[in-house]
Amino acid sequence: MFNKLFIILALTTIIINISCKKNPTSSVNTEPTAAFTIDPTSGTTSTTFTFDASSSSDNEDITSDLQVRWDWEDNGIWDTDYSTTKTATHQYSAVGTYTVKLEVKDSGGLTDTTTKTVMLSNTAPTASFTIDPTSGTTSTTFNFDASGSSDNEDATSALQVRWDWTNNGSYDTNWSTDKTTTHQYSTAGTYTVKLEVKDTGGLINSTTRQVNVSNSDGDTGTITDIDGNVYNTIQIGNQEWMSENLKVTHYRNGDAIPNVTGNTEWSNLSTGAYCSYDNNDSNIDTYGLLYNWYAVADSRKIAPAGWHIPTDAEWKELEMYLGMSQSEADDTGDRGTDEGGKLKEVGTTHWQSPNTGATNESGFSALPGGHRYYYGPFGRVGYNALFWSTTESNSSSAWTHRLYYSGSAVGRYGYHKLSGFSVRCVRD
Ligand SMILES: [Ca+2]
Ligand SMILES: [Ca+2]
Ligand SMILES: [Ca+2]
Ligand SMILES: [Ca+2]
Repeated sequence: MFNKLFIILALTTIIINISCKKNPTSSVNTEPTAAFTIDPTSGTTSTTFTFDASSSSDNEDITSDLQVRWDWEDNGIWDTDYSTTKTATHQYSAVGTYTVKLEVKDSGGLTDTTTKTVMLSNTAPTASFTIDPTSGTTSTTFNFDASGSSDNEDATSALQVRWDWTNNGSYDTNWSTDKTTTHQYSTAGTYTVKLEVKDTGGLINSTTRQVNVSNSDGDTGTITDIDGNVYNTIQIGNQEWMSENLKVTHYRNGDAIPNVTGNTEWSNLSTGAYCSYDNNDSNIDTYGLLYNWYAVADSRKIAPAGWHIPTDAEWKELEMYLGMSQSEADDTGDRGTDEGGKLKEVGTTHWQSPNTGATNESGFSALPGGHRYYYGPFGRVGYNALFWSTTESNSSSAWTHRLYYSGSAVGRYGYHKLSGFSVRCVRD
């Protein structure tokens, strides 16, 4: 009896002791504390933001047992389910400032929320365009297409573009969302084209490309030499030629080219010199000057800047454009059929009759300026047009191309370097 009573008493004491020790702490759950970081805190629509709630805490639960969920723009609609994973990533599709909301829940169901802001700024568009074709002539309509331009925030169709055809700092079109346009250049040259692209936020980007424009056949122009003489020019195939004979009296650096009149002095030269036909300056306006080959080959250059005296091959290119075959062009003596006629001025104002086959179809307008023999005398004005090339035919001679009053072929002859001949220049 005593034993039974003692056991009951002892058990009761143990139970009371256990409940008295446990009750004060386990009965009150407290809510967690929500906290998070954003990395980075600002960016663009290309930025992937990382959100980390692992600094959240709770008095009763360890952090890893806490659940979190996110509302990326605090619009009251949770964008993730509850998860014990504390990190999440998000990318925004539009520029702006967003409030991000985090909710944390402990194992007892208590929650806490907190917010932070993240800023997305606009980025500049990327300008890009194509030119079709990338080279052409003054007759070519060039197509420009900026539809390869892009922007992170805007659709390409919303981007505005404008064009500067010569990159001279002055835009030649108004802003437009139309990405394609056309342009034609009225003069030959290499042009830098600039495209500027603007997004709806006003940010701008630009890029450039080059377009090569050459003259189209028959285009005319002018070129001025260092003395101020102005020459007409003519496009023939891919070459632009002077359509008048050179009459410059200075090298490109300003050094005078000696005017040598005496026959003995002329025949003893080993450097550049010029003269007028018959030493009569009234011939200069029509026929230009006669130069020896040393003037033609001088490194100080007698051609205007951007131009040069043609090589033998460049003369052949002209002749082949007008109809000669390569083998004819490579031959010596009189070659071809009517190519010389296409180069000669028509009529008998300057050429002696019959001026055979002269059509001047090319616009080259060759005149019979005659020549000076290497030993000094003049001859054949009205009968011959003789033009230098820079190409030597042997150590004492160079290739010349000759037109003749009684034929329509073109002669190719190696003549003494001390001869005085006409000079035509071709654009570099
Ligand atoms: Ca808690
Ligand atoms: Ca939301
Ligand atoms: Ca943008
Ligand atoms: Ca412009």
